[in-house]
Amino acid sequence: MRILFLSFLLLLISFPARAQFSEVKRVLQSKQYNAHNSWDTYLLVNGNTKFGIGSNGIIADVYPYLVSYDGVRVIYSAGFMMSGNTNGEIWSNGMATSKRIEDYVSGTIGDTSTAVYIVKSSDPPFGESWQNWGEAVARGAYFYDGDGDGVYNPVDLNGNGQWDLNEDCPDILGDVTVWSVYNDGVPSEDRAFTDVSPQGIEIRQTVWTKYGEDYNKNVYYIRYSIVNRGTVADTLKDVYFGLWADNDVGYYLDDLIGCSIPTRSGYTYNSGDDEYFGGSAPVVMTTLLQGPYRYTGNPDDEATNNMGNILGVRRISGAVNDTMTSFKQFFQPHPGQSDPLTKEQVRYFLLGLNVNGRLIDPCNWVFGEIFGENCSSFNKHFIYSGNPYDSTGWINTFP
Ligand SMILES: [Ca+2]
Ligand SMILES: [Ca+2]
Ligand SMILES: [Ca+2]
Ligand SMILES: [Ca+2]
Repeated sequence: MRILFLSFLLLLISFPARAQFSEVKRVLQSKQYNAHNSWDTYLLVNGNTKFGIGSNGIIADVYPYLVSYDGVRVIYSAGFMMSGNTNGEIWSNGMATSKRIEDYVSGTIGDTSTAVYIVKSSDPPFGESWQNWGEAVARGAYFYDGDGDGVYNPVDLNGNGQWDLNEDCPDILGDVTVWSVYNDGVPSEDRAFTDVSPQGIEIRQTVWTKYGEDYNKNVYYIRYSIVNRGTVADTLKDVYFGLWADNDVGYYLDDLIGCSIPTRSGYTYNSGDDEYFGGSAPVVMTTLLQGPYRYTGNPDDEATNNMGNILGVRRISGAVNDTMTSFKQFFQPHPGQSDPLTKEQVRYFLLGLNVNGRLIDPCNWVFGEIFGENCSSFNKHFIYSGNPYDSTGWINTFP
């Protein structure tokens, strides 16, 4: 079984976050941004796959790009949904274009210019891409401060043409690293949920891919650094963040989905042969590799924040990394699991509930079946947590 990492019908992996189409293709502007070869979209290529990303948090549904495997579309659109509580009032927002939810704009709060910043492992040290990274740093990107002066100044101090440990360098995470920042600045009247206003949230997004080893093939990583800029409230409470995806494995009406609780993954696969891929359709999988940290008050706990090979692993004592808390399927015609039409329904979904705020009943769910176990024994926050490979547990059986 070939596995394509990342992330249907719809699939939503949720976890708590710290404050810190329908048929019509959406068309994003794809214009050259500035003299430094920055654009507002970028296409990563690795193995059999192409992976289109936008500077504003949209994956795949990004003109002129998409996400494909052997030239066939496998992700229609992907992004995220988020919900929290500010001063006692629920808010929900996200980037989920096939649900017509688009609440984020490129840039920081107050500087909504549009750009993606790209640095490659093959770029010459201290060259153009390393210098351009300074613009990303000015907008919140990480960097390695080799000379320890607190400023990003990538200079070849000893003139040897190579990067040395006491010299600054960009936050290079893969063979190609793509950075952008966006914020929830879309005004209320232009939103799917007009009763939600901007919350002062900035998301610093890093997408990267690595080459060389087989296990890196077709794998793409996304890091969301979610920041409360404090323009609305000092604390955004009870925030949940969900990785949202509308995957289409080739022909879109014969796809099934599932989740794996131990590996914190959601995935989409084909029911039998696919019209385009035949009997060798890929699986599209999204895995939560590292959740945000949450303080517990227990000094024995320790959370980790893996910042990559250059910046290293940060350890936070008295905290734990949050993990996947639910997995959801939703689709238009269904009364309980339909598309979210209100901010409350988005929040319900992020909590693993249906549109009425109730848990799904695996014993009365016609789109799946349970093999070899009692239907009442399942965690109802994780739909289709069984194993379709050997047909055990709770499995999606109706495409
Ligand atoms: Ca789909
Ligand atoms: Ca420095
Ligand atoms: Ca040097
Ligand atoms: Ca299919």
